[in-house]
Parts: sequence; C-alpha cells; structure tokens
Amino acid sequence: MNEQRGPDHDVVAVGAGFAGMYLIHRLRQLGRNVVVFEAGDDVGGTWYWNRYPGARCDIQSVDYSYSWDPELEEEWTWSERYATQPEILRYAQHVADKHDLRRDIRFGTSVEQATWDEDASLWRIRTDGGDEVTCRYYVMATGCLSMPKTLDIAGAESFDGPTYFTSRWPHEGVDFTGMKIGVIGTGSSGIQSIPIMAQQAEEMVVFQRTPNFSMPAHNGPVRPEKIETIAGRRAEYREEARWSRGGVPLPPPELSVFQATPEEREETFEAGWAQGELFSLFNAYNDLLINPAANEVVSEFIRNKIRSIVEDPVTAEALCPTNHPAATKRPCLDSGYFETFNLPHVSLVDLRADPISSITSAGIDTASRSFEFDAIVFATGFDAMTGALVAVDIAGRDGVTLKEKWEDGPKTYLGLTVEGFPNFFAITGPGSPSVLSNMMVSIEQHVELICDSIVDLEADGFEVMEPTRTAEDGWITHVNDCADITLYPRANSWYMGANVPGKPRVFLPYVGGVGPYRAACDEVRQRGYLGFERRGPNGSACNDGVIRRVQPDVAMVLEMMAEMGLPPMESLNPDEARAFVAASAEARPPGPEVGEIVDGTYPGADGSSLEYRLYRPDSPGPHPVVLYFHGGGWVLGSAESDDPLCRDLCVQSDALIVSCNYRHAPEARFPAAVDDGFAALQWVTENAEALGGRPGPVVLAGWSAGGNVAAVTCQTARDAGGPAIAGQVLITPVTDCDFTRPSYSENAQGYVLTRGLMDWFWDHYADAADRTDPRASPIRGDLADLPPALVVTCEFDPLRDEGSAYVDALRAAGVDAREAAFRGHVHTSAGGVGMFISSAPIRQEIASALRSFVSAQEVVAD
Ligand code: N01
Repeated sequence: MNEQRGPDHDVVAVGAGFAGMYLIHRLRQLGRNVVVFEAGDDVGGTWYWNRYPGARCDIQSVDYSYSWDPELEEEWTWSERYATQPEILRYAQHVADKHDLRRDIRFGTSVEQATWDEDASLWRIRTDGGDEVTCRYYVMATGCLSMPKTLDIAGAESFDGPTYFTSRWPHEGVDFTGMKIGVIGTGSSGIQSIPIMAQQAEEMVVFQRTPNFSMPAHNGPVRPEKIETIAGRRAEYREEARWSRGGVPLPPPELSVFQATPEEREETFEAGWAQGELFSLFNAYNDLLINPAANEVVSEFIRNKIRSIVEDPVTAEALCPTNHPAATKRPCLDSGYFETFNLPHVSLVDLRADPISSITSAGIDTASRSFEFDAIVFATGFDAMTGALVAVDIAGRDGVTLKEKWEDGPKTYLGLTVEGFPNFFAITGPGSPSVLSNMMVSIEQHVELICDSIVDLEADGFEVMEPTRTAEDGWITHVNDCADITLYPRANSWYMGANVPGKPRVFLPYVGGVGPYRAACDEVRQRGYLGFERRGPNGSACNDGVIRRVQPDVAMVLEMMAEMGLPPMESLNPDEARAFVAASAEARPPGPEVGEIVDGTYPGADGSSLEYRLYRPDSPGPHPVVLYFHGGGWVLGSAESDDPLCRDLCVQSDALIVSCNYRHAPEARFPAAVDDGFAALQWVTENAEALGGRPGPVVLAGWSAGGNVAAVTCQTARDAGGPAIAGQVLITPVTDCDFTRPSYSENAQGYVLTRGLMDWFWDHYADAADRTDPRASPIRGDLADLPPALVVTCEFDPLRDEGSAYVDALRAAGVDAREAAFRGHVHTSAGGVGMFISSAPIRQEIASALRSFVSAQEVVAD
C-alpha cells in the first residue's frame, strides 16, 4: 500500500449477493477499481445461504430479476412463477459467469473492521485473514436478512441431536426420513419448509409463537397474462416497476374496502386469493394497511380460509393470526402449509398457550409437556436490516462506530448514507424501501445512485461526501411519519426490530413506496446534493437541508392537485370559487357519525336570517356548547362547509357544536362577518338550553377566517360586558393584515392557501383603511382579559407566523394562551378528516382543548 498513490481500490464492498454483483459490473463500466469480500464460497448472497427445503422467492421471478442486461432478460427463462432457491442461485451464477464477476470477488473472506482515515480521506479495511486494504468508498452490500437471530431459547445448546437453521442449511441437504422432528418458527422460512420436511419426517411437531397470515402461491409456469403484460415492452414494464409503490407494476387501488358491498369484497378477495400474489389481496383496496377496521375485513377473510382448510377446529383456530393486522408482519406465500396440519403425523403446539420452558438434551419442554426429537429445526429469523451492518466494526469520523451511533435505532440519510461515516454506503439500508419492495428494483436503484454520486462528486472536484445531521434527522422523521400513518408499527415484527430482545423498537424500512423514494433521491441529486457536505483538497461545499418536510399523506394530495392543473382560485370570481369549493366538498370523506344533526337559522346582526348547523353527540345531554365559525376567507363557505371537522370535534369533545354562518364578502364586506359573529354568540348563549346544550359560557372556535371571526368576537364580547366565553380555539386563524412575516414568503405558493389567494380574500373583504382595525386584524386590538386560547398553527401555512404572533401577544397581555404548532402540515390539514391520517393529532389537540376549557369553567362554576 502506498498512500502517495492513493487507496488500493476505488471501492471495497462486502457481500456478493445481487447488490455486490451489480455493483462490480457498474463500477467496471465506469472504469473504477472494485473488490468485493464475500464470506461464502460463491455468489448469490441470501440465495447462497438459505438452502432450506422449499426456499423460494415470494415476488414473481420475472420481476425479481436483474433489469440492467437486456440480453440476459432474453436468454434466461424462469421455469416457474416463483423460482426455487437452486434456480435463483443458478441465475446468480450464470450472471457471474457471463460478466466474469468472480475475478473481483474474494470468496471465503469476511470483513471484520472498517475504519475511516480522515487525514487520508480513505477507508482502511481489515479482513478475517488479517489483510488490510484501503479504498476511497466503502459499500455494505450485506442484505437485509442475512444475520441470523441469536437463539433466545433457554437450553439452546443442550440438545444432543442435530440442529438446523433454515438460514444456514447444509449444502448437501438433510434427509429427515424416519425421523421425529421439532420445528420452531412459523415465519416465511418455516411456512415454506414445513410442508416439504413433513413429507419426509415420521413425525413433526411445529412450535408456533405467532400465527402468520399466509396465502397459497399457486405456483406453476409463469402465467400467460403475465407474459402478455411484458411481451414486446419489457423496458417499459421495468420502468413502471421503478416508479411503482412496491417495485412491481400494479394499478394503485382507488376504493376503500367500505365503498364495496360485502359481496363485492368477497369476490375481490377470492380473486386475490386465487391469484397467488402478495400484492393481490393487500393491494385490493386503498385502506387495508391504514385503517384497522378495513384491515380486519381482509384479516377475517384469511382466517376463514384457514378455518376452511384445517380440519381440526382447535388447530385451525390456533393457526389464525389475531394479534397483528394482516400484512404488518411480512405475509407469506405458501405451498400447502395449512394443509400440512391435516396430516396425521403433524401436530401444532401453540406457544401462546403452552410456552417453551427449555430445550433439553432429548428435545423440547414446554410448560406442560416434554417432547423428544431426533432433530430440531430453527426457523427463528434474522436480526433484520441492521444486524449485518453493525456486525462489522465500522468506525467513522472521530472513531464513533456504527453500532454506537445506532444504539437507539438506525439513523441514515435516504437509507443509504450515514452522517459521521464519509463515503460510506449501505445498499438497501434501514430507511429505504428495501424489504417492503421488490428487492431487485431497490438494489439496482441504490447501486446506480452510488455510482452516479461518485461520478458527480469527482466531476465537481471533491473526493468525500457525507450527509449532514439536519438531512439525516429530517429523513428519519419522514421515515417515521410515513410509518405512522400505516398500521405497521402496531405489530411486533422484525420490521420494528421487535423480534430481537433488546433491539430498539423503531420502524426500519421506508414505507413511502419505491417510486416516491426514487423521486426523493433524484431530487437530492437535482438540487445539488441537498443534505450533503462534499469535501476535497480544494475546499468543501455544504448544501444543508431536508428533502421531505411535508407530511406524506398531505404531500400526496398536494401532488395530485398540482397534477390536476387547476386554475388558481384567485383567478375565479366569487361565485365560481364558491361552486368549486362546493363541488370539492362533495368528494371528501364525510367524517364520523354524530348523534344528531339539526339545521336552523338565527338572526344575524342586521336582522337577516343566517343558517346554523348543530352537531349533537351520541351521548346523554345536556352537552357543553361550542360555537364554531367556518373558514373560507370571509368569501366562501357556509354553516355546513366544515362538516367533517365539526363532526369529528363533536365526537371527540362530546360537545354540542353549533356551526353558525355569517354574511360573506364581497356582498357584505367588513365588518359584517364579525358583527354576525357577535350576534351568533348572543343568540347561542341565550338559546343554549333550548338547543339541548348546557347553559353558561360557550367555547368559541373557528378555522382560518372563522378563527378571525372567533378571535374578534372574543374581544367584542369582552368590550360589551358579555356574553361570557369559556375559551377560544383558533385554528390557523387570520389575525393580521400584515404580509411581511416570513411564513408569507416561505409558504407563498404550493400549500393550498397561497399569498395570492389571501390577497384576493382581503380585497373582497376589507378596504385597505379598514384592515388595521382590530375587528379585522385582532392582533392589533387590546388583548387583556380575553378568554384562554389555543391557537393551532401549521408549518406550511402563510398564516403560521401571525398565529404564533397572536399567541405571543395574548400572553404579553396576560392571557392564558398556548400555541399548538404542527410540523409538516398545511392550512387545510385540520379539516382533512378521513383524508390526512397524519392530521388526527391536530384534531385530538383541538378536542382536548375544547374539553378542558369547558371543564375549567365547570370547576369555576362549582
Ligand atoms: O423469520 P421470521 P423468517 N421462540 O422472523 C419465531 C424473508 N424471507 O426466516 O413471530 C419461539 O419471519 C417467530 O415467532 P414470533 C421474508 O421477508 C422470504 O421466517 O417472533 N418462536 C417467527 O414465527 C421474511 O419475513 C422468503 O412470535 C420464535 C419465526 O420464528 C424474512 O425473510 C423466505 C422464537 C421467525 O420468523 C424472515 O423470515 C424466507 C423463540 N424464541 C424468508 N424466536 C421468501 O419467500 C423466533 N421465533 C422470499
């Protein structure tokens, strides 16, 4: 080694599975020098090690195969939809032969240590053979499910007979003929191997801790319809896969399971079951993985299938998964798994009822029985996603190891790079789609991204790249935001690290989808390596920032709206805008059922009759009363225009919500709206009992311009000496006519409420001279002695800063005021009932404030 010459290799990688193999090919094309260390004796990675009987792919092989070699695509034909491990391994070997990959692979060699040398800007790699090599870039291509989980069963070493791990199966195979065997574990490996081992064994006992959702693979030759889909358009098909959600082209489901009749659902699920594809059931409706009630429908469908296959009802029930939503643990594709339990020599031990106490020299003891076996098979899984990465002693800048850095859970930028670990890449690492995708698509994308990043880095005159802490924290926040809107975190799965005792419980993969993930990575590059610091002999450049900041479900709707290319609302006249808003309201989810809805009228400030809509909880009254004012910039909206939000608040706060309309601009300009607000307060207070509410001070609430009306009404009521108000909840309110606060420029466009639209609203509502009147801009009024306040603000709202400023001003005036600031949300988030799962905490916060204002009032009254 001569560091004057630079490192020994451009790139060192660990692992000669599909990732390491493609990396060699791609880097060679770029003229880079690469060496791959591989513990096994040949290529194949997971398919080299996992040789247990029945091991197969659970993504169709035409999809789970390389797309980068068109010639290979033509010359290789898969014999089955889901190829067996030997066939997939032959495929890997064929590719290695064809591209002469083995000459850059050191087989039978593990990397034990990798240390970043900051002074020399290179990695020092030490192998188990004691060799040391240096490289500029270090890549872990070790796979997500390659580190077997350490056995956590008492007495694991004491069994006298042979033991086998599905993840480390003997190359020569195992013949269980005439043997009595015990199998522990019913994940994919157990479910695939149990039917085959049962064919040989004289007796088999399966020890099951958690039953799993599995469906038949219906394996066989690739189906004609699949061949047809691909024929003559393979490149397009592959491109569709790259932009799909799971790495296999599929139309996104449009309907909720509840939009289908029970008969339609049954038909759809039956077709999915017959299809034999993981996505066919779980992609059937759009809410199966986000709504517990929807998931229960498909869960029960699968349970009924299990009950119909397994003859013994007690065994059938024990095989039915009930402790996690379907697909939140990796579901399985099987070939005769449930049928196996109908064989007379196969039995099931339900460990939830009768847990293993220890493994003994003769077999396995449970709490109530002793079993003797000739052999035991462990299908107990992996220390997934992080196990293989922290198994190597990787020390980054300042000597901090990856294991130390990830003590509380893995932190990565894009699931590929790590702050503190320059020029380090983890292919399909935690925080990338990886195990929630067709791995081939994700592997190829990461390999290409690594290569592009290296080329760009050097072309820009740098030699080191490293993500910033801000970028990494931002990405992990986004990864968690994506997971939190799904049901995945509800399961004790290996996705959550929950299968390994002591492992931090965090959601490991990125559930936002392969296409959206690719878009984020592309954007990082297009924006000049946003979130990276790049350094070289001639200086450094830090392009700090966060690539995804909007809540994922909100971002999806924003994207859809952008794609629709709608004219800006401010280009319409008020009637057109009103018609547009009314039509949009038709399409939104309705919100929850309430006890009763009553529509009526009340006298406005000018004596005209104005509408109200009352939402009564489904609980015995009388209820506390909330007077609510709708949003719509004083121009749009009605007593019922915030219907889903009012329903939700009614249910959650157990209060009577009276949504009162007010006169709208431009027909009735300032101060008509706020005059009506005060009239509504007087009327609702006087009529509280008649409306079925509790007499006494009401709580005021309002969204946007409605928040403005509520805030002004509080001031008017104080000045008028009543009626008394228990509290005010102002949801992203207009509090000022000043557009100079930063949120107005930061969020001027792209987040539904634009600066242009606010101009339009103000122009319709108030003359310039009136806008500074405290009845238009309540922040400019006397704020002393106002009711306690909760002000909701959203990060991507032009009105954010005036909401915060109102809280500051209220507090300065001695008012008990609190801001609830919501990260990643927009002006309309709070009202997105049934649309933005991520906005549920906003409504919970509002409902809890409504309740607390009322109960504080009750205490005073007592
Ligand atoms: O591992 P797993 P796997 N006492 O973790 C049980 C991929 N894969 O190797 O669920 C008793 O899923 C454990 O019980 P519980 C695929 O992504 C793909 O089967 O923790 N039982 C569980 O039943 C898959 O998801 C294919 O309560 C214990 C089982 O062991 C992933 O690899 C094929 C136990 C482990 O299941 C992992 O699958 C195979 C204990 N102490 C694998 N410890 C394809 O089809 C663990 N268990 C492509």
